[in-house]
Amino acid sequence: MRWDVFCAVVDNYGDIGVCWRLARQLFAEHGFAVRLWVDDLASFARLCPQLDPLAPAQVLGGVEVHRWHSGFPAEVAAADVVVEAFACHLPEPYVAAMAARPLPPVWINLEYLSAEHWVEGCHAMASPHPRLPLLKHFFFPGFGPNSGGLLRERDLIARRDAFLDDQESRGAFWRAAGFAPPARDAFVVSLFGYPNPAAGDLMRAFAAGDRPLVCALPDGPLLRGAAAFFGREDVQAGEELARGALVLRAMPFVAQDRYDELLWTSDVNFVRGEDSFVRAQWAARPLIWQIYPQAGEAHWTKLEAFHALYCEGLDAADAAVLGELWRAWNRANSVFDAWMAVESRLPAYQRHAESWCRRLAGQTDLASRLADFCMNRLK
Ligand code: TRH
Repeated sequence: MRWDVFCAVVDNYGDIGVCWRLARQLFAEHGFAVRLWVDDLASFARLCPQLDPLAPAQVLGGVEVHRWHSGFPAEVAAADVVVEAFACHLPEPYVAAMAARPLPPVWINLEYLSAEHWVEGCHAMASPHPRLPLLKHFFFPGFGPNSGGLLRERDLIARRDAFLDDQESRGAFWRAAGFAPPARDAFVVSLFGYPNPAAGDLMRAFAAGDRPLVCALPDGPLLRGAAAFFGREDVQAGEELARGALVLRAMPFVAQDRYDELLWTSDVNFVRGEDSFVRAQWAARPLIWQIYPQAGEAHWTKLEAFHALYCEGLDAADAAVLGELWRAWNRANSVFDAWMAVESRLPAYQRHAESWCRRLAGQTDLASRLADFCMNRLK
């Protein structure tokens, strides 16, 4: 069965991060022939350094990667399944090719992830094309059995556990990033986020703790914001800055698979957007989520919906304290007290992160649900 996945990079890395993960999994675990059409290969290359951003077509991880640009070739035949990620508009000649097939393809719009209640009601709904004999299905990722599920490779949890059991692999991760492995007694926090005026305040809280804290902050605008706390205008990847209990490590932006290792090896993960947010849940560590800000403040409802769902089974006071830090970090308010309060309750958050991860891992993953959904429609 042939699949085409179309990805328009709106900004940052989440759109391509999700599409690349899905495309690889559809090939590797389900045996489909997958073409991935991407309009921004430069962003893609940051996640996947083997990619040649100038090549119009190349094969990576078993997936045919094509540069998608205006003037889409009319001769490209439509696949059996067409995935339009995050409502990106398919090229007109391609839509015409879809309609020209004797049996129309299964057309999927892969939506953004949300924990809101309405998601399960809208998942898998169909909408006919206004002119052509085509039907588009809305596929909503989600946390429950009646949604589209979450991306998770078959061997992910086993790979995570093997990595954590192997001191050599953990050391190799840090050395490849340009650092020595952190001292045994150091507490490690990974900090991936959007530019945030509260970054300095978070550094202040980290520096004020009573045990050594290594903060691994990937290269990007947030790193430059945090540098100001050390009286620096800029920091280069590979540099280390220290103050009080805090050592800030300016991490290089690593390949997508290596980023999982950073999440696994850290004690707490600050994540953002969609893909790093999901990966942090598979890491089974306490997480602080900076949500992608949306027009009209719509993201607050999504943040609260996830907080409510995630905290089921967590003590109410612990849930409230965690929520305060999430809100403060997203509002760019002072986070000093909120971090201190969370830090004093970390064992409870760690236990909860493990049980949350187990609960999610007991469900079928997104690629398998999507494959089943499409196969059933093609029968
Ligand atoms: O980059 P993000 O903010 O992405 C997005 C986009 O902004 C998108 O438009 C928006 O709609 C969506 O979020 C919700 O955050 P995200 O989703 O976490 O994607 C980051 C990707 O980058 C993820 O696949 C992990 C990867 N990554 C690496 O590969 N190496 C790294 O060093 C780091 C820090 C991240």
